[in-house]
Amino acid sequence: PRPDQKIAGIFGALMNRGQGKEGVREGPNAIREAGLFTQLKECGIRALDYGDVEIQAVASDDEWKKVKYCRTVASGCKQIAEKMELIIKEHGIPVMLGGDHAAAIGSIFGHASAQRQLHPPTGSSSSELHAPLAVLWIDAHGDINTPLTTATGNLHGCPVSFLLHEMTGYIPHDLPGFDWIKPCLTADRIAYIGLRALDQDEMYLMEKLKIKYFPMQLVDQLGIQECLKQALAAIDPKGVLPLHLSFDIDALDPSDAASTGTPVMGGLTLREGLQIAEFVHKTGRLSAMDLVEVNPELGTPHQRAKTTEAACAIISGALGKPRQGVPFPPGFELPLP
Ligand code: 5AB
Ligand code: MN
Ligand code: MN
Ligand code: MN
Repeated sequence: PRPDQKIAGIFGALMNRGQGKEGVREGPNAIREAGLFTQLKECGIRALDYGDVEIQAVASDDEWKKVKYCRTVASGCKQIAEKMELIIKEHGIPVMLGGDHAAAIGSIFGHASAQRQLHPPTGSSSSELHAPLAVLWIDAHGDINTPLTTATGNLHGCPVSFLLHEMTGYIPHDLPGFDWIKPCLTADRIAYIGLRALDQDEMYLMEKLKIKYFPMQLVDQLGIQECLKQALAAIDPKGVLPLHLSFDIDALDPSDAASTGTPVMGGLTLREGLQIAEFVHKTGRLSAMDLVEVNPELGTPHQRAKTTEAACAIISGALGKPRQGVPFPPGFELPLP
């Protein structure tokens, strides 16, 4: 391992109350069991296992209008945010294994708080709003429903709405448990790739907030490399910001990742997913990542194996694993006869 290399701080977020399927809390262990740490070590990528964040069930967590388990999700996200801050303070790159995508409220909030402490605002009003980071959200879904627009009541379809300043006016102030969650991003600091299942209200918000998004038809038309170039140029025009990669495994096509709660046909190939990971690695600015929505209780054993393998490959690619094989260290020599 190179001494200058940051250490990946990998932890499980056992969040499963942002949607209805229990098995997603087994995601982190399934990804570990698929050999994530061995794979990283083989490539000389340093990684530490920071264990799991357990989500404590909050008693009498009744629905708020349609929204399910808001107190439990919010308190879990608080712990996740603290874990993110800890890992960044220890000079690591946090890698959150989900768990459902509601956990990203915590991971991005925590990442933004840590960056703010590292780079305090300079005092101008725009620097107050702008946490010094940019987010690449890879997903079949927009995840920008509000507590009032969600048709399912599942908070894993809402995380982005809590994170954007522009959404402030749409978020009810009395959502139980959520008082500590403050927006930390502006809409020009997030871009999406892989979308193919936006709800109507989400489509409206994407247009209204002028969010840069690359749905599947644009991936087909432009190619994934061009989408990545344009996405990064939009959210980080100077190429200087720490990047948060939030990767929902359901962005991939169900042929590569069927073991997930809300699969949608017509998704990214594993190879496109790997190009995303490798592109972000190449910037040298990956500062935190989420790999969420792996549910090993769904699908056949074969589908489960493919899904967890895909998750490992994407994480490894983002952390610098070269796809062609195992790298050799500087000064490496073959044994002579
Ligand atoms: B995921 C839906 N838009 O709000 C909703 O998996 C699906 O984190 C959300 O992307 C999917 O429930 C959330 C219908
Ligand atoms: Mn999704
Ligand atoms: Mn998602
Ligand atoms: Mn999903």
